[in-house]
Amino acid sequence: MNNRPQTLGEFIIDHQRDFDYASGELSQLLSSIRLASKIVTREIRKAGLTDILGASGIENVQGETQMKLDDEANDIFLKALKNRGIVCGVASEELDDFIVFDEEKHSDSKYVVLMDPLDGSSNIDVNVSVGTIFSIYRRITPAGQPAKLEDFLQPGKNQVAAGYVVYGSSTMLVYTTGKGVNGFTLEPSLGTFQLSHPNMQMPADGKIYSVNTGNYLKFPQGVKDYIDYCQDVDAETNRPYTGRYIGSLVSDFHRNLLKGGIYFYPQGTNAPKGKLRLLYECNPLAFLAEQAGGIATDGKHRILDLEPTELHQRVPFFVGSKNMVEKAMSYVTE
Ligand code: AHM
Ligand code: MG
Repeated sequence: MNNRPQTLGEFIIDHQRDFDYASGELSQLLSSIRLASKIVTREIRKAGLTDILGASGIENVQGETQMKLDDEANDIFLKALKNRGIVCGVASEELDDFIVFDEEKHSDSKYVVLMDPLDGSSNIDVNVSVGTIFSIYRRITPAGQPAKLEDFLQPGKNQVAAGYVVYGSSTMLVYTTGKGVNGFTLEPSLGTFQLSHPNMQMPADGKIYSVNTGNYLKFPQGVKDYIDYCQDVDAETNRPYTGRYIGSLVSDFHRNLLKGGIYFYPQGTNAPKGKLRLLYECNPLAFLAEQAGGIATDGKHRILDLEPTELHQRVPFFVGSKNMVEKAMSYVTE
């Protein structure tokens, strides 16, 4: 009999004991995320057919227009996380402030979740891949009380799990609990995620650089110099690097994870602190990158060491293959 691929549910149970606090709670939390990502997949797959395309007319806390599907994905994840008594609070890129779950069943909840429910949502109307990013911490205030801001403002190195879902030509869920990175592809007819990418490793080298070169003139000189280097002919292979920028962070990161590459969103005169959010985007992807052998930095410090000061904090972000990020830093930090 042929072995069939392990399902995400089976994998989570099998690896429950790898986790320091092997109580099964984290497994249940991951199951909530798995369920929500299936529902979001269903909504995204019919995006062109229903009334959910286009802007909702509402602005989020950063003054950006939300797409209807942003709201919807946010709602779907919140409900799934609230349904079980594992999570005591959630912070989301789409919400001004964090939400506290304070029903009876949450009285002993030990985890907080930070998420970008639908990243790259400006791509929805043109049928380009989008993603969900999530980051999980144990609360640091005592259980039995409402979650507090300090539970959310923890450095990325405290994450107990993180991952993303990419809604691409197929839906994939990729996550880590600090014991490597594994990727699962949604089998649409069965509705189950199956282990398709075990023990993912980011190649140490690559040829792909991903950056919005439309901002070139606004970047610091070191970043411009590194882009010039990428566009120059490589002396050894006699060919330049290749540029790939989807403008959908999860998709750009996912491609670079598989093929080797660097993604960067630096500070610039248009975005003095960069654009991406430390808590919802950079920390979880940094955790995954490091677990797969890559590097993530703000240009000076390891992303996972940064002490957050506010929920929606932005930081410059350089992430990807080890040798490529090190090369970039040799220009950027000069
Ligand atoms: P969002 O969270 O509002 O979707 O913004 C994040 C997105 C990333 O997915 C993407 O890499 C980046 O913004 C693209 O920004 P730009 O269009 O400035 O290059
Ligand atoms: Mg985002």
